[in-house]
Amino acid sequence: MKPWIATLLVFVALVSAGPAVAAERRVTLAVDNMTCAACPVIVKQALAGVDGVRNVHVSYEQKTAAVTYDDSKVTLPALMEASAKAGYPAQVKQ
Ligand SMILES: [Cu+2]
Repeated sequence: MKPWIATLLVFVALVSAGPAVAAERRVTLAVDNMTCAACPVIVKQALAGVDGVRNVHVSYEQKTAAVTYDDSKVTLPALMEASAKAGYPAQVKQ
């Protein structure tokens, strides 16, 4: 095999492995301390500002935040920490 072909194959393998490893996950968090209509906006901003978070939907009525995220960039504890830092401790909703 010619060296440039080997280099090309390695490159193709690396490029194609990227998206395959990254997995989109969705989690629903039970969020504490949401007491008024402005709270869900703050929670949404706190979660949406985390790198790797793709989508956030906060329900004031249900006190939940549904988060879609890339698990190769952000972890579940990091999401909960971001919400807690904004003043809204969050747990994974069972
Ligand atoms: Cu509020």
